[in-house]
Amino acid sequence: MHIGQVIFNGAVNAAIFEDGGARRIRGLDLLGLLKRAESEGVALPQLAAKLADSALQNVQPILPIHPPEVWGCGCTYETSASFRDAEHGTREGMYAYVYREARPEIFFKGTSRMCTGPGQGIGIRIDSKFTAPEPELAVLLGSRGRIVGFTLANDVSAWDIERENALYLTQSKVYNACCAIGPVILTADSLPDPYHLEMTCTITRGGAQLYSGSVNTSRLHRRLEALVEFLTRANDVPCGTVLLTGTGIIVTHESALAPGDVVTISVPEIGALSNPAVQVG
Ligand code: DO4
Ligand code: MG
Repeated sequence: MHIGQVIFNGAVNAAIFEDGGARRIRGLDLLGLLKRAESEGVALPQLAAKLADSALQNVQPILPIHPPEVWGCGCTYETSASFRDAEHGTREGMYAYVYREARPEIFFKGTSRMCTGPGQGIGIRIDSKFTAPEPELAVLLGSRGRIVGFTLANDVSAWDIERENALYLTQSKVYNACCAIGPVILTADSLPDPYHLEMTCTITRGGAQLYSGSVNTSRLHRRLEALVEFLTRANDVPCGTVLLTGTGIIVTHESALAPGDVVTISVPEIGALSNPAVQVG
C-alpha cells in the first residue's frame, strides 16, 4: 500500500494513494494513524483500509509524515566513503573506517521542522558554495524501531562545510529545508525485498538535464535492521521516526545546487520525489 498525507479543507489528513487519486482518512494525520494502529494492535495498512473514504480525490501528496525525529546514516555505500576520504584528505581513511567497522555512522538530521515534501523547496545555505543532494532510501519506524514502511529522502548537505572540518558536520547537515521526504510511504508488507531497488537521481537547470546518476540498493553495505539496531541502542526514538540509510549516488562538482535547480529522486516501487532548490538565509 502507498500511504501518505494530503491537505483537505486546510487540514492534514492521512491518505491511501491509488491509481487515479487518494482516499482520505478523515481526522487523522499519518503519525496519528500509525499511533492508533499500534494502540489497537492492528497493522497500519489494515487500519488505513478500514478508515479510508471510498471516494478517490484528485489531490497531490504532501510530506508523507511529520516525523518527530529524523536521523541519517553515513558511509553505507562504498562510493560515499571513498569520495569523502578522497575529497577531504582525511587521516587514515576516517570514512573507510566507518564503512568497514560494525558501528555505522548515525547522525541527527532534524525534526519535521527541517522537512519538506514533494514539490517544496530544498535548502541551500547562504554560506555554502557546494550544496549537494544525497538521494537515499528511508525507513519509517514504529515504536521500538519496528520498520513499518519505506520512502525516499534527500539528505541535502553542504559538502563544502563538511569538507572544511569534520566537526562542522552538523552545520552541513542540519538547517532549514535540509531534508526532503516522499512522495509517499510504501508499507513494509508491500516490499519484502528492499535490497534490489533501482534508484535514480536527476538534476535539471532551466529545463535541461545537468546530472543523472543511479544506484541499486544491492550496493548498500548494511542490513536495515542493523542500522535500526544501532540507532535504537540506548536511544528510545519515538514512533514515526524516519531513518535515512545513506547515499550511494555522489553528484559531480559541476552539479553543485543553484537556486531553481530541480532534484528528482525515483524508485519505481515508491515513486518520484521532486524538489526545487532554494536559498535559505
Ligand atoms: O559523514 C558524512 C555523511 C555521510 C552521508 O550522509 C551519507 O553517506 O549519506
Ligand atoms: Mg547522507
